[in-house]
Amino acid sequence: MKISPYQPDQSGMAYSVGTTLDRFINLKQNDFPFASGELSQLLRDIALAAKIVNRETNRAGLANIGGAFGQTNVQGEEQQKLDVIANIRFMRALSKGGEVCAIVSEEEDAVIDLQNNSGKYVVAIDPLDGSSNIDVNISIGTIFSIYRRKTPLGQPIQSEDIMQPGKDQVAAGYVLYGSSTMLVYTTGFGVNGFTYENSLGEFFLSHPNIQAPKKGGIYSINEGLQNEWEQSVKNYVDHCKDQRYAARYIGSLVADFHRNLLKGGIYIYPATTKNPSGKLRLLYEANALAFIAEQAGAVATNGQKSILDLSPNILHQRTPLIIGSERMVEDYLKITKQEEPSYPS
Ligand code: FBP
Repeated sequence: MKISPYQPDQSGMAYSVGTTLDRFINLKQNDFPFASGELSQLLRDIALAAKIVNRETNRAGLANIGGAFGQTNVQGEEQQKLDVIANIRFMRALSKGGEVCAIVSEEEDAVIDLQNNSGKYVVAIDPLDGSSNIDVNISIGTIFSIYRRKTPLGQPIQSEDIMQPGKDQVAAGYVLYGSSTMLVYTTGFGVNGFTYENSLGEFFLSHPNIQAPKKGGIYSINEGLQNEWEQSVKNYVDHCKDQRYAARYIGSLVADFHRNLLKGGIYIYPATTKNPSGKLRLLYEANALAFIAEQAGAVATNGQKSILDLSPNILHQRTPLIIGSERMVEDYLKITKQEEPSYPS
């Protein structure tokens, strides 16, 4: 009887491409000797909600869940039906698990206190990012940040549990509902991407240890708002054109960020005359992507400071966001401060 020893993949990594998300979370939990498993379960809860939202987005056109919901959210934005559905799905998943004491959501005016004082974690979430693209079948996403509460377990939540700077995140990630659906996240030990296999209902590791190229050839900004920019931003965009960078702007932050993270590029949503503090929200858009960017060797700034060092004052606080390949963000900062870029045109 011929016996041939199994040849596992030669990567030598404890986990390799094709590892399920569940198995990966278990393996990674071993990195934390005192882990209680709650963060792992929270990540699983988020992945489950993402699978449900993925199903809803895939069949939106058939299930009459496209279009406006008929209400506006605290940002004054018209809520799309899928915004509301995604918000409900994530709220349910986050409240069921028992690990979470409070939620901050783009679709909720106030902090959602889950009345669960034994919950260790606070989650800030943009349930559906890129709402303007929902009805036209363009990639959209979900963005989430996870913090450990500051106040002792057992006590009611306080504002200090919510108003935490990005550098205090214990985990962050996004889901991209695109040509394929991906979940990309970090717990502060690198960035890994998982692709959803619809037929098996599983996320599988497809992009281990993502590293952003230090320099890229793509710039992403809504040039339709050029008349609302400061001259320094116009100077940087002119520099991009001099460098013959490719202009790519989907109008879904998660999709633009993901492309630039993998290929190398810079995404810019600056202050504008309409939004002097920028458009994007610090707690549930900028902080998560900044944590991922920095874990992948990229950079995120508001033009003055690292996004992760910003202290939130209000719940739906906005911030300018300049995020992407290190050398490109460096040049953005130099040019907007009227200094010579590292590789002049
Ligand atoms: P929401 O859809 O979650 O409100 O996100 C904001 C957003 O749609 C980002 O995804 C995108 O990058 C940006 O706004 C697009 O803004 P604009 O249409 O002004 O360029």
